Amino acid sequence: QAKLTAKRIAVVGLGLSGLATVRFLLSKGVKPVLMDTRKQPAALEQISPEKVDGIYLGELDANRLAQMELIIVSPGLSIKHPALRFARLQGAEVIGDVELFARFNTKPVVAITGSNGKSTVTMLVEAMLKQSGIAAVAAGNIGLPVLEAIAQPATAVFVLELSSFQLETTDNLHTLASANLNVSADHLDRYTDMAEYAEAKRRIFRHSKLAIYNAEDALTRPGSQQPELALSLKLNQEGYGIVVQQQQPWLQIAGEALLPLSEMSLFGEHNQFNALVAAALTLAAGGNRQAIAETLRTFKGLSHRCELVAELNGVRWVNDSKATNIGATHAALAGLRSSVAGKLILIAGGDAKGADVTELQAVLTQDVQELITLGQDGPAIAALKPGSKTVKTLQQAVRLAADLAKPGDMVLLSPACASLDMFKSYADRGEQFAKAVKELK
Ligand code: UMA
Ligand code: ADP
Repeated sequence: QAKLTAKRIAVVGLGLSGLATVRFLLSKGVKPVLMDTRKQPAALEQISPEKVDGIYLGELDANRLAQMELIIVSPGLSIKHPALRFARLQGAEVIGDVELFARFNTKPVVAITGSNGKSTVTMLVEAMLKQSGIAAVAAGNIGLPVLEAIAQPATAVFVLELSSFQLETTDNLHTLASANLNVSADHLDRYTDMAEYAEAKRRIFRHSKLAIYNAEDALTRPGSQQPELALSLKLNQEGYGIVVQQQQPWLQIAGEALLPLSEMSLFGEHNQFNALVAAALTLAAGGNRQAIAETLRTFKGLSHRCELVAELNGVRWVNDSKATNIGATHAALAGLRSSVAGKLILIAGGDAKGADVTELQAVLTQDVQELITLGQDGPAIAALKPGSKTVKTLQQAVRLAADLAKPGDMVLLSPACASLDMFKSYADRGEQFAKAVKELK
């Protein structure tokens, strides 16, 4: 059993993961110092000040941090923050909650990263393992903090969704298998360039028995020594991919056809790829083929990911609010375009997080007939397509789309941007979209 030898320990960032970290430390008899740059961090009310060694809010105090031996920092804060840099130079160890989890966890782990598809694959693997009779728990970036999940005694396998921010501060996570789905422009407000972002994701393979990556995306390559599995829809040597059987395309897993693509509940090529990755991870964690097939037939997609929220007068309204970067919007358009008889009306825009929005130009020209934009980077996206309209609110966007739409059309909210310039979260944005659509009636 691991021990915490450091005496002076700080938790920086008091959100969901920070709260779980504080509780975990308290359970180990440690009284941490707490800090957050916000005046009103989310978890503040749930922490009793007398149980900890001080709570400091507002700008981080570099000198106080420099007195620490161990600093557990939220993935929401950059480790390049000058106060954290200074503390490191003075000898403090800076880690994240996933690293602390890794040092104490005794259960098998499979882990998933990538710019897009992480949550879908994580939920698929959790469902496939449960269907196989294995008590799997999904945690990490998906929402359940790893240090909250660690306390659940009945868990047989952890399925961890990991962001690049979590991976940056993690060194000792051992996994049965790790997957990196894709690397496309995201979070460039926190990374110097794509190479630095890709390097953070690659850390998922450091202590992995099997490295699963995207054969068509060089930035996902492990570059380490363990056994590898390169996946794409093209059949590979290990027998993963798509094969034709009885004149139909089938998903093939580890050398045997598993089920016809037409029986999969999720649509789009990106989800066929997600299914291959999820199957490989599930097999690595001891799941079985029958459970994998059953899950792929019945899995209900997650909310806010290409979710049909209404069909009104022959117009389909689709909420893809979780498309918070350009790659996700590309995937949504690629997956949906063949199913739209009429026009595709796209609502996009928000905070592009420093991405180069001109990468959207080709799909906006080919796949989108009407473009409505909103948010901070809405005008920059609108400038890519003549005749686009820019509005101030999502409600206005929905009403304008309703005026433009005819039976057979689809209205798709797939912003290619984060929501935080106008909404509490991507979920809030998706819910407001669904509400505005319901109010049209
Ligand atoms: N913040 C400050 N000052 C601080 C700490 C945080 O201003 O001192 C701000 C930052 O803008 C930050 C935001 O608060 O982005 C949230 O930080 P937090 O510490 O309150 O976050 P948590 O509630 O602990 O949530 C974190 C993950 N958030 C981030 O990585 C930004 C959650 O991922 C994760 O579900 C949760 O831990 C449990 O593990 C969310 C996310 O948006 C879903 N992830 C990004 C993404 O998917 O793109 C990476
Ligand atoms: P993440 O957790 O990485 O944000 P999600 O599973 O929540 O990923 O999906 C987010 C969006 O990314 C979805 O709306 C979907 O359109 C798109 N997407 C899902 N899987 C993939 C994939 N394998 N490649 C590209 N885009 C994808």
